[in-house]
Parts: sequence; C-alpha cells; structure tokens
Amino acid sequence: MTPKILIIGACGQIGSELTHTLRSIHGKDNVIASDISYNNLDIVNSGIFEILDAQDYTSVKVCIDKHKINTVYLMAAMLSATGEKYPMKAWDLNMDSLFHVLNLAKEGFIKKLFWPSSIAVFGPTTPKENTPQYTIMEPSTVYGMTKQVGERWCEYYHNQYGVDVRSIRYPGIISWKTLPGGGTTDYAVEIYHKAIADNTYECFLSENTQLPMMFMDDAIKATIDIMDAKPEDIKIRSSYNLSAVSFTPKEITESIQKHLPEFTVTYKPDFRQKIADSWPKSIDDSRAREDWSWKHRFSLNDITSEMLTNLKKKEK
Ligand code: AKB
Repeated sequence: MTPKILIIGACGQIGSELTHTLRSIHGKDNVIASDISYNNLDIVNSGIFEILDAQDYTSVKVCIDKHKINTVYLMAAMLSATGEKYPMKAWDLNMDSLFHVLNLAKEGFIKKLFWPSSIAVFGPTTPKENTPQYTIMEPSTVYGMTKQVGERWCEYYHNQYGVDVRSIRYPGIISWKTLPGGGTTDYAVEIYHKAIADNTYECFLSENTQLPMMFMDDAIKATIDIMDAKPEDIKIRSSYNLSAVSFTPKEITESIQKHLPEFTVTYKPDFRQKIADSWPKSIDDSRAREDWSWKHRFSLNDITSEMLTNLKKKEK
C-alpha cells in the first residue's frame, strides 16, 4: 500500500516535525497537513494544507475522501496543564477526535492509524522507577484520563473490528523548531530558549523533579518505526511504553552550564508540580525494544548540544 497520509494537528510541536519527515520520505503530495488554524506558516506553506476541526466527523471524512487518504496520524490534543484549566474541553477534544478516526477506520476509510498516548496515563499509585508496561494506572489529570481510556478503545477497536491502530506513550519531547504548548514537561524546552535569550530561567518545577524525556528526532523515529513495523510485530494494541532519558531540572541546568557557565535557574513550582509528581521518573520500554526494535540515540548532553547549537543559529 502506497501511503496517502493525513496528519491532524500538523501545526503542533510533534505534528510539524512529523509532517516534514513524512514528506521527505513519501513525497510532498502524499502527505496532507491539517490543523484547526493557520498557526504555523512553515507547515501551511510547505505543501498541501487543509483547515480541519478534528472534532467534526463530517469534515474529517470529507478530507479523507477528497485526498484518498489511507493512513492517519492524529496529533491534535489538549495536553496536561491546559487540560486542568479546561477539563471538559480537554475531554471532548481528545475523545471526539479519537472516536472519529477509530470509526472511520472501522468503516474501512482509514487503513492504518497512529494515535499518541503519554506517560500521563500513569498516576500517583503507579511504581515510579522503571515503570513497567503493565502496572497500576490511576491518572489524576483529565489529559491522562483521556489517554488511558483512549488506549482501551484502541485495543478494543483492534480486537473487535480489526482496526490497525498503533500507539506509543510519549514522554516529554524536546525540540528546537516548534514550541510545545500546555504541557507539564514544557520547562525542558523553555529552559534552552531562556538560557540563550536571558542567561537565566525561572523553573515551574522543583529542582529534583525527575521525568522521562526524549529528543524530537528520537520521537519521530519511534513514530515512523512503529508505523513501518509488520502488523504481526505490533503485539500491544493499547500503547507501548517508550523511553530515552530521565533527568531533573537541576541536571538539565548542569548540562547547559557546560556550554554557558553563567546560566542560572531559580525555582518557583506552580500547579504543574503536582502533575509532575504524579508521573513516573523513568520508564521500562523493553517491549518496544523487543517487538519492533526501538532504540533511542540522544543522551541529555547530546540534546543540550543540539538545542543550543540550533537555537543560536535560529537567532542569527
Ligand atoms: C505533557 O506534559 O502534558 C506532555 C506529555 C508528557 O504528554 N508533554
């Protein structure tokens, strides 16, 4: 099957880089980008772009028909921190959009579907170190609840209707091209921007809050690898644990200080601290490594070098 791809939420942090990478692999005309507004001109102007409301079933179906789409990446979602401000909006957006694409897949309009889950599926009662694939999951955020229940529905649609849906539980993603928005792990991107712009940063998490993180290139590779894997190798149809590095605000600061010795950080934890405290410190992703050969490349120091070099270039 030659993939004819629709990315829903293509203007966001992960969606935008996924769009560029998929276009370089499959050709510009085979990757349709879509989002609710024109809020990333780089994406809007670099290929076919559709304005699309992920909560509107008819519009999604019309777009799929129009472009003869067979593969969908649903990247639109409200993340953890914003979700706590607008709980019902987060529930509606995250669940409606998922049901629309699952139902379109059930009806045969979509042949292959990617839907991201998150470490937010875990909660305060989950074992924090090396969190296993199968464990206690009692998420305390609305975002986490949508991801957990979404995972159950993905597995259900696969088992009951044969839907080819694939999913990974993203950790915090660090990138220099597009800013994240509304997440608890966003500090790990902001800190690099502030290090370059102001040489100082006020962190909204406390210095010893350890969270699982990953460089964007690794996240994109994982997304493409799981979609390219043979169906029989995808043995988990809820969502795979995925991991690369784990660090605290103090450790990322020390890594930046190797390049910018004058850089300082102050700590002023806000409501996001409670969310971070409910999440794992590190993740056991051995199933992804066994089933579809997942392997990360970037360490914390690699990420710091990439971030500082590219952000400095961008500034010029
Ligand atoms: C968030 O912080 O909400 C996201 C996530 C871990 O899914 N980056």
